[in-house]
Amino acid sequence: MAHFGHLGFSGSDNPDGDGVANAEEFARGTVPTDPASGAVTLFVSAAVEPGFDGLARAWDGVHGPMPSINAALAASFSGDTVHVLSGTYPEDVDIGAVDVTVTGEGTLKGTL
Ligand SMILES: [Ca+2]
Repeated sequence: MAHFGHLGFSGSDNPDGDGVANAEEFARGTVPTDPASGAVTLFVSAAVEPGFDGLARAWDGVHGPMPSINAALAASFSGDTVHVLSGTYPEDVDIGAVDVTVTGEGTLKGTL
């Protein structure tokens, strides 16, 4: 209601065409009628158990980092950034066909 003024759209609709459905935009706190606002940075921290939704680099009481690079990639949409905090990630990462930017901190000691 806050963004559309009526209930003509469902959670699976994507009226701004940014590739992120309304329900996901609601969860992310982005604007579902602004195609420039759908992409987010998803943070990954090996130090956090359990993992959270990736929308903050440290747990803030609502959002926190994801536990693995693959979890963040699975939750990402085209245009997102996955930011990997310093740590050891014993996983095989397949970025696949999604247009996601992966950034990191510390020294990369593996291959993506
Ligand atoms: Ca959208």
